[in-house]
Amino acid sequence: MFRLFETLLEVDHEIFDAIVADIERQNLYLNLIASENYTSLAVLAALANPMQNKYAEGYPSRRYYGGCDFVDIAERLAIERAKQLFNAEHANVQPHAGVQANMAVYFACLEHNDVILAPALAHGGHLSHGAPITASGKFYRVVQYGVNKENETIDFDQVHQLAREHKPKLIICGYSAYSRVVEFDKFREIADGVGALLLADIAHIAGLVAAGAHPSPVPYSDFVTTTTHKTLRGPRGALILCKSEWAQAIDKAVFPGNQGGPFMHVIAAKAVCFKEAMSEEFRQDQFQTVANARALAEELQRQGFRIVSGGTDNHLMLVDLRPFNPNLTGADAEKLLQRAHIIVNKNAIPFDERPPMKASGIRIGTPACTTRKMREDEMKLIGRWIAKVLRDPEDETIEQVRNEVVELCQQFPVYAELWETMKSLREEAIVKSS
Ligand code: DSN
Repeated sequence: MFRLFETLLEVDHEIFDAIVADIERQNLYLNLIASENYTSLAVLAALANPMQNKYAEGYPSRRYYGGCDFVDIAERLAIERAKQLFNAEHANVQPHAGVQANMAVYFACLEHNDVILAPALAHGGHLSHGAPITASGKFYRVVQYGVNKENETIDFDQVHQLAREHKPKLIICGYSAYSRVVEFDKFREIADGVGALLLADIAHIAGLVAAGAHPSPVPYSDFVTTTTHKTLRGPRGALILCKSEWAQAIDKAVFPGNQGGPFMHVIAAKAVCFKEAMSEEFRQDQFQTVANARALAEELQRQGFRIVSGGTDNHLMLVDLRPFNPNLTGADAEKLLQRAHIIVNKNAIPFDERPPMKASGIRIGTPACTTRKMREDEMKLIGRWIAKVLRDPEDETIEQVRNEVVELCQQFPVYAELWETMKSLREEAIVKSS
């Protein structure tokens, strides 16, 4: 694999340098973005493979092009492993991204202007769950539910009432910024009561589900969608699982409905990811991700922050900054923390009075730090550093925290050998050319 980078350096040193710089960034910053992770070298190697050259519209043994024998092997492995990992009846491994996976489900089971009951973006949902500015919001009539004000968990009374009132054809559950267990069984009950189909979008929690660290939606849902690069730690892409009765409709909705040629190198990498996700190490990492999130949330609470809903059951938490400092916006907190090499994202909290680009909260996740093998002790340190920077955002404090963050990051390196090799290759090239 390292030889590939040697070739890249020979051809394009500007891109080579940008990649080295980003590996350095990934090493020397604490990545607390809840939707990011560090994939394995095996996945990266599969992504860099010549199957990327192959056009393979269709499905294994039913392609529109010749020469698909070996990409068929990769896709069959990916499909079988995905089914095994999640105990699902059917898997489609071709969606390029989460939005495409959700759109394919809509194409498979809805007509234009059908009603969807979906989580509101401002309460933890995703753009592709029918936000007005997206295709899903333009093609379908979307009714939105949220969390209740008292305990900031899903308001099942509201879901029930909206379902009875609007008779949706599809109900969506699954979130981008929700820290509590999703009760798929309750959604199924509500869906059954009004004859609706159920889609669980588990993009964020798929790794937890695969490992048994979160209940599985598969027994309760007609469709399950997920990306493959968040807690699942695979290549950038997505996956659809469904009951056998929907298999044909889903496959048709992905291709030719929504996509052309599948990315066969990414599908090979998805197969690797699913294999890794069946390992004991992956299972332990997912439980540790949850334990780390809990430890970090507790430390932040000790430091005076309010955690939305009072805590976390999964890999992320939403931090309400207002009790800590009513004048501090999520946008400002994100910028200050980045100066200390701590990466989070601003995030609206439920019932936020600030606009989304300012927001009153930040979203924090532990998947990436856990992949680096950080544990509860490191989470406590991180919680204290976040509080220190946001309490006293002076240059001196930020610099002090940044030095400590960098020191910690150096104890938990990522892609260490690759980074060292690439740096040496670059130095050698500079020496040769001088
Ligand atoms: N952008 C992803 C996230 O950060 O949650 C969702 O697609």
